[in-house]
Parts: sequence; C-alpha cells; structure tokens
Amino acid sequence: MKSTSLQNLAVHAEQYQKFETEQVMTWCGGCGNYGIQNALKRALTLEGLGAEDFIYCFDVGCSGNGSDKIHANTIHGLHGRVLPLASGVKVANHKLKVVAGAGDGATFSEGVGHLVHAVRNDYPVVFLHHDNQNYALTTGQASSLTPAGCKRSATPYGEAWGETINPLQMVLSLKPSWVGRSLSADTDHLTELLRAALRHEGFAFVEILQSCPTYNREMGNKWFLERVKDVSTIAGYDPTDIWAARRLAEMPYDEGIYTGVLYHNPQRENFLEVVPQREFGDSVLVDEVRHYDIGQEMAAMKP
Ligand SMILES: Cc1ncc(C[n+]2csc(CCOP(=O)(O)OP(=O)(O)O)c2C)c(N)n1
Ligand code: SF4
Ligand SMILES: [Mg+2]
Repeated sequence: MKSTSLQNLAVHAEQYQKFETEQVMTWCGGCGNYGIQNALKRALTLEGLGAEDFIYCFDVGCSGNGSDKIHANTIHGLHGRVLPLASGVKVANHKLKVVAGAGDGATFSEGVGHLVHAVRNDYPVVFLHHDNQNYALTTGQASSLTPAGCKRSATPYGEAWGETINPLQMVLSLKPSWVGRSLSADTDHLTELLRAALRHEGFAFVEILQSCPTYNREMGNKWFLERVKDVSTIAGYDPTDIWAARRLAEMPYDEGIYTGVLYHNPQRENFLEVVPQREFGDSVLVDEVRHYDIGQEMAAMKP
C-alpha cells in the first residue's frame, strides 16, 4: 500500500486537531492503541470526515478506553457487544458512517456470535479489531487468539490448551465483503488501510495486529515489523479471489504476514441494500426520536 502523504495531513492539520481531546492517556507506554487511534484520526481527516459525520462505538477493554480520547460522537458499550450496538446505530441513522472497535477477547470469545452475524448480514460498519492476543484490561489472560504455548498471566507456562482461532480464516469462511490487515506499529500503512475501509459500503473487517508490551512480550513491534509484507508485493494478487485470501490467512506468521486489502467482494450487497429501509421518504429512524420532559411524571412518583 502507498504510504500516507504527511504533506496532505499537514494541509488538513486544523481538521485533524479537532479530534484531539484534553483527556489524560491511560494506556501503557508503547501500547499499540496510540497508533490505532492516531491512524483512525488521520484516515478520517484525509477522507474529509468530521466529528459530525460518524459515530464511533467502543467495546470494553483497553481498546475501549480510547472512547474519550477522540473528540467525536462516541458510545462505550458492553464487553463483546459492540457489533449489535454499531449495527443498530447504522440502521437507525444510515446517513452516518459507523466505526466500531473491540479487542480479540471481546470479538472472538465474549461476542463471537455477534461477529458471525455482523459479517453474514454485511452491516455497513468499519470494524477495527484490536488484536493484541490477550485480555489486556483484565491483566493479560490468554484469549482464544493467544498463539499456542505463549505465556500469559493466568497460564504462566503457556498452558492454554484450546486450539487457537485464526481470526481471518474464520471471518473469510463467513463470506465477508471486505477484509484487510495492518499493524499498530505502522501508522502510515494503517491509515491507508482505514481510508479504504471507510470507503467500503459494507462490513469492513480490519484486522489490526496490536502491540501490548505489558502482557504480550513475545510479539512486539519489532517482531511484527520483521514479518509483514504488503499484499501488493505479490505479483498478480487478486483481492476478489477468496481462496487467495484464505491461503494468506493460513500462512504461519513466521513465514510472513501479508497486510493490506486481502479480500473485497464488489458484488456483495450490504444489509441496507438487501433490506431496504425507509422506502417512503428521505428520513432516517433517528429523525423520529422526540424529546419529552418527564420531570412532572417523575416528581409524581416520589413517595
Ligand atoms: C460481559 C462482561 N464479561 C467480562 C467482563 C470483564 N472484562 C472486561 S475487559 C475484559 C477483557 C478485554 O479483552 P479484549 O476484548 O481482548 O480487549 P483488550 O483489553 O485486550 O483491548 C474482560 C474479560 C466485562 N466487563 N463484561
Ligand atoms: S495492557 Fe496492553 S493493551 Fe492495555 S494499555 Fe497496556 S499495553 Fe495497551
Ligand atoms: Mg485483547
């Protein structure tokens, strides 16, 4: 993928600055969440999207602690439940771009059923999967994405015996409309990938290999950077060929981690196209929300 032109960002510096907040950062030093949040702000800026153009839904976890680190409309939901939340937001107001973020614990354990249905229904949501291979917020337990044998806080000898889930292979098996992969350590690459995801009209699954220097010491920035190669380096790679993407997904990390847009089905119709919404006018569901003052009723209920 082409690197982001920092010059372009400089032109839009004022727009970028609007996303900044005064909140104190609570992530550990070197945490990949900084790079992810930064890349998203850059991507939104470069795509001309301001705070009024999108809603950002957060799951619970270290990734979720980014919810007040961006000046935008954000919702911080329940653990593992961000995808139904984000899909509901999109159906209620399909004029907005909807972005959602969640960790590997939330996505492939707690909320794995929600992931399955978000992919198969192709809800138009840009989904940032913060894959740090552990339950970081709750002090680093093994997740279903922790590679076999890797040590985590509650399995200090690497004794989490269950088969490790391959996240891309699982998503690709559900016939998604768009799948990309990048890493938190390469903000320029991730920015470009997120720009492409923001332009996609269906469910965009963005696998982000996120460093967690506190609990995942085996796979840090250096480890990932030594292995990644952009998919554009494969001559003739066809991102519409799902089996080509599945072959890359199956490749062990030690043989190379291909990044970029791995799969795209331009024919796929998204949920809103298949199930037409609001055929009778230009309004969206959220336009019908009315505000009522229930002060009197509440006062009457007081003993
Ligand atoms: C329903 C529910 N189950 C469990 C928890 C406890 N909990 C909070 S964060 C977390 C782990 C988060 O791991 P992950 O989703 O990978 O995010 P990370 O912290 O790694 O970014 C757990 C188990 C919770 N808050 N709610
Ligand atoms: S525990 Fe890991 S994921 Fe959480 S803030 Fe620290 S480095 Fe980041
Ligand atoms: Mg995690």
